[in-house]
Amino acid sequence: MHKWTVNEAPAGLKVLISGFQSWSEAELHPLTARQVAPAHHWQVEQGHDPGFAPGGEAGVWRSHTVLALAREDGSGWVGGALDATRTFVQWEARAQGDHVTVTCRLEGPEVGVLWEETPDVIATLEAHAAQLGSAMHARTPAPLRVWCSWYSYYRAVTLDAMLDNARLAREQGLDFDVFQLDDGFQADLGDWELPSAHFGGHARDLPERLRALGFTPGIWLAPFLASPTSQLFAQHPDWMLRGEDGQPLPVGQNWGGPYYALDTTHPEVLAWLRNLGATVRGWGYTYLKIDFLYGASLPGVRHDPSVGRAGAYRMGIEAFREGAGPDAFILGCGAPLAQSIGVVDAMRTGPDVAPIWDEESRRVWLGDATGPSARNALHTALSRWYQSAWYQPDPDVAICRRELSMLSTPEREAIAGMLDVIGGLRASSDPIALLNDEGLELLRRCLKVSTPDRPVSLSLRGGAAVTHFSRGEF
Ligand code: 9PG
Repeated sequence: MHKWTVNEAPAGLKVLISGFQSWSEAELHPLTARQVAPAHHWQVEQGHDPGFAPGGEAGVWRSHTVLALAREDGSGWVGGALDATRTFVQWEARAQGDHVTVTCRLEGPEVGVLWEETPDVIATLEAHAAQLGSAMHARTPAPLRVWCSWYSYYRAVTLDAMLDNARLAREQGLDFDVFQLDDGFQADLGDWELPSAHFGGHARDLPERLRALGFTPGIWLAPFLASPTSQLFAQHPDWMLRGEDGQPLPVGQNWGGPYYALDTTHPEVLAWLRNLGATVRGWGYTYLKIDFLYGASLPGVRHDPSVGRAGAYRMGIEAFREGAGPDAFILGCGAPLAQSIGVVDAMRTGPDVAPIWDEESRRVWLGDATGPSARNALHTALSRWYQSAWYQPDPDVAICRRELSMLSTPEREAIAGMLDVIGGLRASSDPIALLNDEGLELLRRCLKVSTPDRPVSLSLRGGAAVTHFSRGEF
């Protein structure tokens, strides 16, 4: 464990944190405020690391891989890591009277860490992030423009809905590169090759037809999950990550019940993951959104106890990448962030968007900024701007439709403007048939990739920080 003392009154400082996976909180806060501890299991599933969760004490802040302390004038201190491939780098800042104690704990193999005083926190954080990105051979391909089925059709997606939207997008001349099928095509979590009853076909029937319309076929998978009702679990109960009690560890509560995670230190699991990557490539998909990846990194009992949980996670995504091939475009989601550098091409850097601006009951009263909303998705991705040196950031989809949405016109406009500031993937889920002329115009703006395609003018001054671009109440 590393430890530093910052001789500065905590009251004048802000702290910038980044939680361990895509959906976790990343924001700038007054150091003396309270980082809320997860009170419910669903808060853990939505983003907290149960192995390094905030404790709920005022003035104590926890962050993964990087942490910064900033004065009003933008000067301060930045913590970073030189490698995070198999190591969780866990930072804590603790306000103590007239000074701050900063600690950095490594969970996994020893790696170098940095703690630096700087006149310019933003520039130093960007420099640290770039150093980590190049040490871990970050993949930063050109950003793609993606249509994704999730935020309109959710699990009810059908083969026909995919094709109808692809045809309409082509007719309207919308500049999507990728058409991506999301959750709902599969019979069960883990049974990726069996179709769901409602999908109206098999996922392998889609790629050729999407290609004929000029789009790259994309598909969603949660490759590390298995539902207790799946054939995968019935056939391989010994492949699951386990709790201390020897039982498969429930790692979430979505899809109407608990689900388990695969033990990615098990050689048969790794072979199965390689095969899954190769199978979906064989169906014709080259854009692969792999989701709920945090499951493989949770504390638990593994086949190979000598591998730490960050290392176990890395083995899992490397196996999937090997099967998918070096030229597949992989988007990580619900994923430990820095541990994915060099394996993924793009990464969701915030929680899910939703057709509402904010869910105040959860964010303000429960202090949980990881719930689905436009505000949380954009704010979190913006607070991770420096991670554009690690992968293409994915701030999640714009919502341009007026129907099936509670977003006002200024809110839809704000989303479009912020996407341009964040950079990275540009995506939409709007059913094309629901877009009127105004919606189509807004969508065309959202799909425009700017140059340079990264935030260029962030400022910590005046306490505005990454809230700089936002509406007053951000
Ligand atoms: C598909 C979706 C979409 C979306 C992903 C992810 O904690 N939860 O219960 C939870 C459910 C869904 C979710 C995130 C968390 O969304 O981010 O884009 O692919 O899965 O199920």
